[in-house]
Amino acid sequence: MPLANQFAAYAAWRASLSSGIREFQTWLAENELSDAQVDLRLDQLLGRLREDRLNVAFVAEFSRGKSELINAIFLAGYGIRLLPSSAGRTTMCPTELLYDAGKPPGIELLPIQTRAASTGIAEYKRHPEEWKSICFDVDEPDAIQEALRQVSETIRVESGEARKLGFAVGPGDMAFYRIEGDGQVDIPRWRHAIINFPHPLLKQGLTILDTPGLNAIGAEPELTLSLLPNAHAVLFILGADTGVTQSDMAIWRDYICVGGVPQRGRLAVLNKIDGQWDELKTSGEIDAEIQRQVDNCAHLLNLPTSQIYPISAQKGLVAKITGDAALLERSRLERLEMALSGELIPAKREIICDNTESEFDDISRGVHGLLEARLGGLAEQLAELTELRGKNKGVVEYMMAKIRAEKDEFEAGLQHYYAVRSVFSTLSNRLFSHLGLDAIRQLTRKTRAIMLEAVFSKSLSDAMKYFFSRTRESLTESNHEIGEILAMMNAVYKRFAVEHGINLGAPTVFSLLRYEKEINRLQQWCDDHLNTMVSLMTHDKQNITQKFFEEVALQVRRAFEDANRDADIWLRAIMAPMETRVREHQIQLKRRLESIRRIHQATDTLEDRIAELVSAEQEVQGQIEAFEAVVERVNTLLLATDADTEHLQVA
Ligand SMILES: Nc1nc2c(ncn2[C@@H]2O[C@H](COP(=O)(O)OP(=O)(O)OP(=O)(O)O)[C@@H](O)[C@H]2O)c(=O)[nH]1
Ligand SMILES: [Mg+2]
Repeated sequence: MPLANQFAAYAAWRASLSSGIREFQTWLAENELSDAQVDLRLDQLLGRLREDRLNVAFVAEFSRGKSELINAIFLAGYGIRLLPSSAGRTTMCPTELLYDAGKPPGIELLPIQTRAASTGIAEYKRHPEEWKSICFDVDEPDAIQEALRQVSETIRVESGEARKLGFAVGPGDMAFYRIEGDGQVDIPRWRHAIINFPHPLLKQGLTILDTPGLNAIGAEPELTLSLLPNAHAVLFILGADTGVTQSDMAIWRDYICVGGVPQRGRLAVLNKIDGQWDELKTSGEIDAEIQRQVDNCAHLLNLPTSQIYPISAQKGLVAKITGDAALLERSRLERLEMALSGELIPAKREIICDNTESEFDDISRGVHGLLEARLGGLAEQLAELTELRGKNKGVVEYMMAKIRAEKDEFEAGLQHYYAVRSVFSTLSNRLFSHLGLDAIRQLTRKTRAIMLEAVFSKSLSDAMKYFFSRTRESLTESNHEIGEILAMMNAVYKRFAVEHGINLGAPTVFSLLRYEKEINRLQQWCDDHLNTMVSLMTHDKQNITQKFFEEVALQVRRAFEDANRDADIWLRAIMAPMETRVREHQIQLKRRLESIRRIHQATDTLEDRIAELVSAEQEVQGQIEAFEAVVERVNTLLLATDADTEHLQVA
């Protein structure tokens, strides 16, 4: 299936999953089985599904054909070459293509001068006024093309200024940024570009990242720290005209195959195979020549040959625009598209399923427990009343006293429950005092101050070490608190089962392991980059280190924000079912007492009451069946294979 269709099927699957969950939510509300907590958790689940994005990045040395490949795979439908692609350096700044319905279609550009401040792109994204924005009409491809030309713009600045902005300036042809006769240097005009337009795939949550060659990636920590590692697929592109050069290898090693292990979703492409289409050669000879190049790439990148995709982006684009099927076939573009969707979509679905499944399961188990408890309560009442058949008033009084005693006992037991709630909130507060964002902000401020005063690079790296060790301590302490909360809740759940027959199962476990891993990754990144910087950059070391630190600190803060959110959800998830069930139990006891009382006072006849209970029992039974059907629909979608959902693409 071509990429566009696969993607549409995936988007449709996600939409059905959302609507299944919404149906579940509505059903709960209609049946009065929902409460604020459950509703909130379902809203969060739906929010995550909606915001979910798929990121694809294109990384390579300049002029390997990244932009042309994006045009060919994603943008051929516009009938022209949308992204600028030309000989020499073309894309001068990292460019994201996405769709944000909250903004008009257009391009937003962050001036290169913002690099002087130690503020990352992520932070600038929160300040739209810092960006220049150009709107365009989406029905006019020429206008879009014209606006997108901005990504190639350069400006001429003094060499000192270029250096200050982090460009490796030098004399002569070998330098990336060459000092001209007048002592000036041409540098990119923009630091980052965001293109917003309602392309069908972008609308469904795809984000495409086009990067410039020339170590532009290394200059923006956010790219290497978060955009590339978080990309679901990264396409690394080589040119058949240039072969594998030293700088290609450096990019591969530093940004894609980090640590020598290729991750999932990393694809290597050998572009420009049309250079081999020599009319004087047979197609067999041409294929053999291409294969020889593929083998060579595979050898150098240490990948199986099947993982190198030889293509011609340019001919692929032309073929799609002119509708030339034979040329498209020859460009071998579709095989790459297939591999891309094969890597991308199943992996992404797995992540979504993992995240949704456990949360949904937890919520639905809670509701199921509640329904079962209701049913159990009715059965108990029914048994009680049936036993009263043919009995005298004395027995009814005895039964009433028994239920009253049970109710009193339960209410006395509630003291314990209130005590638990208060301990629980103390423990939660303790957890957030370690995990809270205030602590991280303070630590960042303190570390920044130390770094500003640092004279030696050793003091710089000591400050960062301190930062990470404190961060890790916070997580360790938080984990300890989580352990305490879990142990307490375990005991409470057990006690509730024994004393009141309220079976809550086991409380959901929670761990901060993934955040510990994230911190380790960030520290590793810092160590690696600090070392290279200390050895490479003689000038302005402190300033640059500082800038990198800002980025890392920002990522750490994000990890803590996420950890906070997860901890909050978890705390609700373990406390809420108990609250619901206690309330339910109280209501049931009240009802039982009330119904016996009415019989005692002869307001109701026993048989009427029994009949009422039987019909109530049937109603709950019906609810359980309906509930199971709604849950089943969501579960079927969660367990569906790609093949199961192919038909969904109609949506
Ligand atoms: N013959 C041939 N030329 C191609 C192919 N793909 C791209 N090119 C050419 O290679 C040049 C560079 O292509 P771009 O798409 O600008 O390359 P890039 O990797 O985006 O380069 P930067 O933006 O500078 O980093 C352009 O002149 C393209 O026309 C191809 O498949 N075959
Ligand atoms: Mg480009």
